Amino acid sequence: MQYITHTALFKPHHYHKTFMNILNLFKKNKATTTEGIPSSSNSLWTKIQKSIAGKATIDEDTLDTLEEALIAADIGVETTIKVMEKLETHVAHHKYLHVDELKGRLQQEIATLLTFPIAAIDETTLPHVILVTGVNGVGKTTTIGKLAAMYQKAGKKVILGAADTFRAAAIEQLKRWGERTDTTVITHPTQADPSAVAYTTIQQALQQQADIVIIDTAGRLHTKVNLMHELTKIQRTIAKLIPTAPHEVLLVLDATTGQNAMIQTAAFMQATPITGIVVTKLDGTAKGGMVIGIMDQFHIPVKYVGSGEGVDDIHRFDTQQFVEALFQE
Ligand SMILES: Nc1nc2c(ncn2[C@@H]2O[C@H](COP(=O)(O)OP(=O)(O)OP(=O)(O)O)[C@@H](O)[C@H]2O)c(=O)[nH]1
Ligand SMILES: [Mg+2]
Repeated sequence: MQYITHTALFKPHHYHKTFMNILNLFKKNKATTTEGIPSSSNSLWTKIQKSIAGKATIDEDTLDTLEEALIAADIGVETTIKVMEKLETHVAHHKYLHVDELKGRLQQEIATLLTFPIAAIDETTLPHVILVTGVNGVGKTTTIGKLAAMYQKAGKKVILGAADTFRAAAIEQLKRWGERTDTTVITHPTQADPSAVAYTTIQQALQQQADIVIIDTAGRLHTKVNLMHELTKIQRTIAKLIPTAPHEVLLVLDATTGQNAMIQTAAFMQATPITGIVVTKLDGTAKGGMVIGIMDQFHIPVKYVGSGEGVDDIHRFDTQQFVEALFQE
């Protein structure tokens, strides 16, 4: 076991920014921003407008075009059908829907699907344990670094557990984040049992009276049964020391994966009870629509969104802001 505190190097990457409208809304709370002028050319509404161009009203014939636009925006078939049914009822009754009214109705329908209560941390059961899961390369470790910084800034004592023992580089990466955020990182050697790392991390957190524990896990293919079982084992091991833990199981999804995110979510839910979703890389895609389908179909809140590789590029999901961005003109 080691306690590490050394500084990481910053690795800037430049992503093609196609979802500037969403990104900029989430970024507006940041102290400084180097982003350019927001472009609305890719908002969901802009796409819908294109598909219904020249029409002042929506009738039965144009509803199909609208349906296609929603599916193309990665909202998911089932959720699209749900939204469409509401609009169809209206059109059947009134014969048509004004385009202006369509915008308001869609916004309202989508906002309803995205409204979830998010429980606050129970201060009576500290340490609060967060297990972070997801497929390879979605941004788990980076998200943990960002969360560590966020909690640290809020005055919490944070401990990180490097339970991704699959590669030495993964342990090193978390150590660097630990350093950058001045957070203790608990490690075992490469190839050690991930559950053993989780166990030691919780033990240390109890001993050191930490407030927040965040456990990193190896990226795993949701189709590999053994790897998914390993996740269940990590969860059970944590519960041996703190029966109510993990208090949160966050599933990290890469926004650029679009519809595959649904399949991933379903598979991870079989292994562990997912309490919240983190959608990363919203800065690199126009596929933010998947957030709507995930929340609607799985009834799991999107808790955070990641909008870059920097330590501050994480934001609490805000329904109002998200819907505003989707419908920006
Ligand atoms: N643009 C952008 N890049 C991100 C974001 N989050 C993570 N990344 C980058 O995505 C890559 C993978 O991130 P990691 O945090 O290593 O992902 P991981 O899920 O831990 O990966 P494995 O442990 O290998 O499964 C890195 O280059 C990150 O810098 C984000 O919100 N936006
Ligand atoms: Mg990782």
